[in-house]
Amino acid sequence: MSGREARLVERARAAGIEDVARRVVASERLSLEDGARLYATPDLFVVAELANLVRERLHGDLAYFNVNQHINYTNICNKLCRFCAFQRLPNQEGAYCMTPQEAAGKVREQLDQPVTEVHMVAGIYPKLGYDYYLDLLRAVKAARPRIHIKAFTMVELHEIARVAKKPLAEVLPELIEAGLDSIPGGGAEVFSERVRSETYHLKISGDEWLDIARTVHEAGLRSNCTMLHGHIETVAERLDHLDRLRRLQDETGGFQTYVPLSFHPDNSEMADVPAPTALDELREMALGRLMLDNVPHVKAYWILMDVPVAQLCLSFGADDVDGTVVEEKVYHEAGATTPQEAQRHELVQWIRDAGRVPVERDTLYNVVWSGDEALAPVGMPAPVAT
Ligand code: V47
Repeated sequence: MSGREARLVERARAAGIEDVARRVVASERLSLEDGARLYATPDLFVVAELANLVRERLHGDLAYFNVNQHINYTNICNKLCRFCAFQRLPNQEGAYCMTPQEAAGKVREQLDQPVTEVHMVAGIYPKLGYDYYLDLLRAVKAARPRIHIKAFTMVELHEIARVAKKPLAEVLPELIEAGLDSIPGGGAEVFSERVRSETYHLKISGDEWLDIARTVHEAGLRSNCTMLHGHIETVAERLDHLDRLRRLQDETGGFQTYVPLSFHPDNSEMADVPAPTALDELREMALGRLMLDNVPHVKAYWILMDVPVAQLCLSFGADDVDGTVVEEKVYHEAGATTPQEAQRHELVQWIRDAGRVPVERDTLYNVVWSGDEALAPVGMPAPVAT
């Protein structure tokens, strides 16, 4: 055990979690009971240091970002999730659905920017046929052939297979052929049936989300995974969610990145539920890093927390801050106060100011540009992907 690790174990002893700290230092898997004690201990900074130890073993001082663009192709949705402020009914004011060409137009607007990823997710609009989804992928790929398309949550994939009238395993190769490259992590919420029945009962169940993720990974696609925290779920339900992600990851290895999503209540049917605090967000980040010992990356999605909190997260287990985003709607409809987009140089500066070394990655964590002076000169421009 290094001196730093021994001092950490000593501090953990004072916080009553010495045995948990010893397991982290020994790279042993934490139990759900260990997780419950990490949620309960008042010494958040010991939890942070444990998560930071794991983070630095995996990634050293590096912190990843990407130059990406979000496109939410429709806000029309039939799932009526009570936490969501983004959804609209078809005839409701503000409802929209982009044609594939309109979505491609959004991509063309950014051709002068070094965007490497389009992150494309939306509501579930049952009027959209299978061809719409294929045309959407083809149109975006045609607008920018080298772009990586990370699109369609497990919930959307469930809908696409429904309208295609085919099993998802048969649909995925066709989506890949049309341009799909990987799958984002959204739509998982909290797997608890209790929470689902009270809050998003029309959405696929936790078991279905996990089955779809398994099929996605078996098709050779990488995905991310998420947990929506800070609403009506209990600590035990959060730990069960993390454990189910961890068990699927043991099977498939297909999750690249875990993204904790803190609940934003504004303009939703749950506006009376208080939003999680920055301290809640920091603890959740650390717990994600510590429990998901088999997921390589943990992301502090800067859009949903204040930028300083995202910076702090880089010392609470996170090694990624997401990207430039360009046009964020889901969290800004729900009261997010961050800007809707960031410039590449701002992400680099935020990471440097947090004491980390910025690395621009593509969606699959290939290095596009490194701020590590040993590897690349500071300020070296990123290549433009077209
Ligand atoms: O699926 C919706 C959640 C998700 C609210 O994979 C809300 O890299 C909090 O999944 N308060 C979309 N959460 C965002 C998402 C995501 C974001 C960034 C990166 C990645 C990735 C994925 O946001 C939804 C839902 O789970 N959500 N409304 C709300 N009011």
